[in-house]
Amino acid sequence: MSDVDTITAIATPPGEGALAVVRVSGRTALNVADAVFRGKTHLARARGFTVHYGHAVDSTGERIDEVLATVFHAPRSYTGEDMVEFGCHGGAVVTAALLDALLAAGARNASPGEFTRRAFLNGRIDLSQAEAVADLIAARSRRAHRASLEQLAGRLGARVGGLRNELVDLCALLEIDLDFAEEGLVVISPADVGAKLAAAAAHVRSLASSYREGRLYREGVSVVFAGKPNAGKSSLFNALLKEERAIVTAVPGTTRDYLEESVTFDGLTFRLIDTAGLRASTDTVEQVGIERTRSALRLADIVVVVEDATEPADTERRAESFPARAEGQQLILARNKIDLAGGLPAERLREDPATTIVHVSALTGEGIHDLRAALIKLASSGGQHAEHDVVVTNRRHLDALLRAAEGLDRAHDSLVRGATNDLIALDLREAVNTLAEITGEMTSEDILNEIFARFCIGK
Ligand SMILES: Nc1nc2c(ncn2[C@@H]2O[C@H](COP(=O)(O)OP(=O)(O)OP(=O)(O)O)[C@@H](O)[C@H]2O)c(=O)[nH]1
Ligand SMILES: [Mg+2]
Repeated sequence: MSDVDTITAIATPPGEGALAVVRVSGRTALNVADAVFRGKTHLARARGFTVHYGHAVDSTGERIDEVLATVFHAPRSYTGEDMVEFGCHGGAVVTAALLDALLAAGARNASPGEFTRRAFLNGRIDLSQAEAVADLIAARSRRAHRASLEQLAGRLGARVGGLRNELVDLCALLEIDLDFAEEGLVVISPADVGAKLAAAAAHVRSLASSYREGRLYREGVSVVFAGKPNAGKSSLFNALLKEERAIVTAVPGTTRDYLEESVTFDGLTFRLIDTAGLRASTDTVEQVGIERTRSALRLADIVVVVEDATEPADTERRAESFPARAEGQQLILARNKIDLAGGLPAERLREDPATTIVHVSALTGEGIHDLRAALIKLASSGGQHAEHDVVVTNRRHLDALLRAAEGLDRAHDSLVRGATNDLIALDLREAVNTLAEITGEMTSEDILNEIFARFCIGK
């Protein structure tokens, strides 16, 4: 596979649609396109950003479809190469025939993500932006969409790039200082170096800490309903989904298996998970269900503890429901069935004053709005953290940031131990290179292959 071949692919999803797009990119793209295009002008002579009406024909000259050809000249195209995008009628036969004609004219099939890979290789976008393209396509919620759009605009790349430049400058100062040391001159004091290293490490860690928020945008916020049998977990789950998804009966122990459904509130995706009620059971199926509940509880972003408000608050039982609250996990206590209880006041969870309490009735719908508002509030602010201006959504970026922070810490340690400047600079360079992995200045072929293999063909 060569990066100079002219490539082609159908860029729109398979199936029937009003329109579809087949694109060609590469040094010979305009000539390849001309071989299948019959119109008033030759595309090779057309100006960039112009659209031309005509027909596409196969190698025997037979008409395939009416098309509109959009011409792009290097470097002002998505890939940075000469490109033509054919808009044709959507449909499997038309697009396949057009693709075949372009292949016969000398293009080859593009591999997944190859157009975006070229955009990266030609310096149109950095690697974090290329990855944002995949995220943007995959985004399922408005906030995931916004986070990837910002990454696509290059905000993460710019932030990381700026940080990297500062560290490169510091490296240079350390090396110059080494040269002057023999003459007894000081270019930068150890205290200044220390301050700069600490500030950079803090900056990197603050970027890394946005990942939790980013992950919530990407994967959705997991919300687990837990509590005693018959408290109304399934009823609340259904009420939030606005459909009778889970079976509800008056028999305690109705829900035995883990049930998951996604829903979007205020642009955020929530993965609602209904579970089996927690109680000592001798029933094998229910025991397995309860085990699943416990593991779902460990992984939840938000736990909604459902209590029957007609029963006295049972702090003992509550403690039992959360053997260990995972780090960063949020808690909502939903006092359900207030239609029967007349909204009995709930005492606060003794072991956790930060718990949000809502009074609801799954039956009448009273308070469901408050529950939804509580979910949105906890999810979007993480309870206490402020929203980050740049959000890291990608695992690979997080790993690089954490490694860079460690490198900076090592450099700082060396400094404190009184190491020579060249040793400090060594750790510093490593951190700089790790940051460069994010934007792709220092990324191995293997990693590139892995990243672009996740793209769809035609992107
Ligand atoms: N009056 C009233 N009844 C409710 C309310 N919510 C649930 N119920 C009733 O309580 C019973 C149990 O509801 P479920 O939603 O199945 O409870 P659950 O917590 O999922 O129970 P298990 O799956 O057995 O653990 C059913 O008969 C529901 O109709 C409510 O707000 N008011
Ligand atoms: Mg249930």
